[in-house]
Amino acid sequence: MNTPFLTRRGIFRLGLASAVTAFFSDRLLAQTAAPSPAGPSGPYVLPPLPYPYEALEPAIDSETMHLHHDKHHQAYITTANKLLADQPELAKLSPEELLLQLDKAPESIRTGLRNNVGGHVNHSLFWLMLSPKGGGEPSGALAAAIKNTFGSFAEFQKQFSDAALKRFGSGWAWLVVKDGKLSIVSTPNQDPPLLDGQKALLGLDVWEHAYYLKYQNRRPDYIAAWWNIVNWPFVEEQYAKALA
Ligand code: MN3
Repeated sequence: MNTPFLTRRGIFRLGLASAVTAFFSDRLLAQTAAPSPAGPSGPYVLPPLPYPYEALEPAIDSETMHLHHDKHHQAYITTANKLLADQPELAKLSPEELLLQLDKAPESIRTGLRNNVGGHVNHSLFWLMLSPKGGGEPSGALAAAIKNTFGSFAEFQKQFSDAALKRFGSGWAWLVVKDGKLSIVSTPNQDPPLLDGQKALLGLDVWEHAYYLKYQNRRPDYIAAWWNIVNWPFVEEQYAKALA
């Protein structure tokens, strides 16, 4: 097979001018496609999704998962790594430890670290909180605690959905545990519950980037569909760890 632009016959067929144009536009494309000036490669790296991009359909579509994981989550990591490039001591900490010691960071980068390391921590959990085999209800100790705290699973679901719906602008709804007690909270931006001393058991990302391609402004529909992909066994594990 001839490679169309580089054989003499190919050049004849296309005409020299268009072959030259094609050659240069290929080079231009190659330049645009090259990764932007490589940021630092650590300390954080993007964890791979634990399932294929399309696995959560129809609740969350494949294109949204590509953008959300490969672009948004990656952007939090890239920015955090840049902020930590000349902070070797902070870079040694786990992202959770760093968030709890933000006062050790220079003031000029504190907000950036809170947003971007928070974004990394929240999204790393979010992917694990979802499963193509998800949905239904929790069992065991968590099921009992939910019933104890909220009266029933249905009432818990209603209050959680309400928190997600009423979060104004960008943020999250969470089921958290603190001192052995469950509660539903919502946080703005990428603030993780650990900033308030709470352990996140289940979180719902209600930033528009999480749902807008498929649901546009219909956040209630996204929330309703999301319940079908909740990875309850993972949430139960988180609860057991929190109590241990
Ligand atoms: Mn998100």
